[in-house]
Amino acid sequence: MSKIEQKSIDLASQQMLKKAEAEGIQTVWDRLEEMQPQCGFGQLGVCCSVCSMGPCRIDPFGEGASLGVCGANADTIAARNLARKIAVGGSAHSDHGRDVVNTLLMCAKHTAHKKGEKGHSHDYEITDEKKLKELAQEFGIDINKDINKIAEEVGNLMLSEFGKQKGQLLFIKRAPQKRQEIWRKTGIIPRGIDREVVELLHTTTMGVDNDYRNLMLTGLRCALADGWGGSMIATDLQDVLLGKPVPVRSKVNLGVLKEDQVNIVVHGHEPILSEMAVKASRDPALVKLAKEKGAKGINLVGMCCTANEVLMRQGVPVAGNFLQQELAIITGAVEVMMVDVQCIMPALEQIASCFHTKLITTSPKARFPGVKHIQFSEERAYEVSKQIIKEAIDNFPNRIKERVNIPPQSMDLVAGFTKEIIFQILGGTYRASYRPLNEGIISGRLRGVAGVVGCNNPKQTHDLYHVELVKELIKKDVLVLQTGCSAIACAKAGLLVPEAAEQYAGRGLQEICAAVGIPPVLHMGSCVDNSRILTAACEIIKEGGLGNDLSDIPAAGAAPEWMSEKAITIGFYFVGSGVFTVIGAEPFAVLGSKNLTDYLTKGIEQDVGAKFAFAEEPQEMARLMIEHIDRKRKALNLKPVMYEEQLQVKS
Ligand code: SF4
Ligand code: MSK
Repeated sequence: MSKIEQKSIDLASQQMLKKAEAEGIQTVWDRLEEMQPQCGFGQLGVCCSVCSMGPCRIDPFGEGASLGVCGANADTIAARNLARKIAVGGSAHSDHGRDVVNTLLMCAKHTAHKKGEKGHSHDYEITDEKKLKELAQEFGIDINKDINKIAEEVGNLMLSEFGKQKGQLLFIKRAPQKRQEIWRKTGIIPRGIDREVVELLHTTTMGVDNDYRNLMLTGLRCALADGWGGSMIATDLQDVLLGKPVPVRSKVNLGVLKEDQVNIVVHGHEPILSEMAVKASRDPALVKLAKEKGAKGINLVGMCCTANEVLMRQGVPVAGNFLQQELAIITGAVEVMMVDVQCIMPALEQIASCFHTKLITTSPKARFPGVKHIQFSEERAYEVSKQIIKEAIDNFPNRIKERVNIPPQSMDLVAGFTKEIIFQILGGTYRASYRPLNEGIISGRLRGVAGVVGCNNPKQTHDLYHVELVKELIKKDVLVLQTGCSAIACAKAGLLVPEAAEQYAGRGLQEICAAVGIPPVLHMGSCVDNSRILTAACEIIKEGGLGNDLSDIPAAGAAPEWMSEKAITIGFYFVGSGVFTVIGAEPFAVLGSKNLTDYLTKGIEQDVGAKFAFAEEPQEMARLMIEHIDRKRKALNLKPVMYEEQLQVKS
């Protein structure tokens, strides 16, 4: 395998890596190489800089110091480091959720009239009134009143979830009774979202919590505040404001960039601005302006989770996942890359400066020195979006045609699967139900369900781990639910179209896919939409026949190529919710503490009914997940998997 093939399995990315090499442009892979050898103490999690008596590092071989200056051992140091990452990941998702609540409140309070009428002072509206009313009813809010009043009450209630000091988060009630009892017994029911983040951070400061297990329990509570709090609020209220996704066909990979159009890439995580940018890119006056500048039109595409958001609701094509953000600019065909928050590499400024590309920041929380900033405001969202699109149009004539090299690869995909959509497609509009899914698992036609999520990491061959793992799972009749950059990886490999079932899935999964017309791999959205996987799992329990708790379902999770702290938090709320979760890439930087490693991979199961596993190879990840699913099938006394025999012959 050549060096470039070791970097990525994606042909479009390989083409751009060759271009980068030829033009002497440094990418994330080069910087990783330059960084070698990376700090072994950091990798093992035994380096501490919490106080100024340090930094301290514990010698994992027992030859040097075994205690920090304060006396902290490897267990305390590694657990504190991990706990801090959980807090950071949880705050990222939850702050996203808070911004969505504030937009809903602004929408409700300042919408004296319907959109388009006098008095309407901003560009949003309540798109899904039905979902808003359902949420209101879930919280006991009377719905016999003006829709804006309902939105205001729901918004205020959601906002109070962040600062709540006592009791429990409202969405906790969505979990099966048995799960709630486990949380109660273990003392990890999250109270307020901000409270859990603050308390976790507090316990990690010098001289507070020195018990690795207790630190992890506080970490679990914080992670649950993300999964069943901040992220769930973000997902549900985005659906209310921007509309619930429905299955939509689109295209994915760098080939969605167009040589003859003004290309704009929206990158980051929050759809509140990018939805407006999509609308502005279709504005006839701006399209006309683009044509006057010599372009055939305006081509807006997405990157990372902002991409997943606008894909799910608007069918906007996806240019790529995390490791392709630099590569999109290296095509030489991007007029503007507009970014909001999270997963935006600081290197983008340097890469953009090698081309005509304008990098534009939009969030007051995420800026680069010297980079153009056009501040987003909910009140002026459309105006700001138009300004950014105009910047791109004005930049089109600056494109250097000779440097443009857009890879031809673009793949079809179907995205937009939500808890509600699964109801409908499985059961039909008039008898919406999870019964067929549960029956599929009970009868053995389906082995089980898996959530495969998370990022890319240049330490691994880009996309390989996602694609190989998911192929192995669907071959063994496991229905796969995906979000984030993992979904984009598998989409590029052609796994997110109904036709993929015939080519890659086992016979049982093929039969289900053919009967209801779904792909064997369901795209459920962005990183915050992992909350959709939790609520879908709750529906499976509610439907009956597969146990009383999420940990009873023949299901497993994985983050094969993770890199972000957010992925750690997601892993913790998956495990905290009872889902066995396999972690690839790097074992959370905990191996320097045997006790902590043992707790995460064994002991934690006694506390929450699920555990982590660390694995390096995709086949090993698949084996661990399938073994777990089979164990759960056995515990439920389910029939053997229907087509196991044929499968063995086939493979
Ligand atoms: Fe060292 Fe303890 Fe301070 Fe950490 S908290 S830097 S281990 S003295
Ligand atoms: S964007 S958190 S690299 S999935 Fe959600 Fe992708 Fe991971 Fe960012």
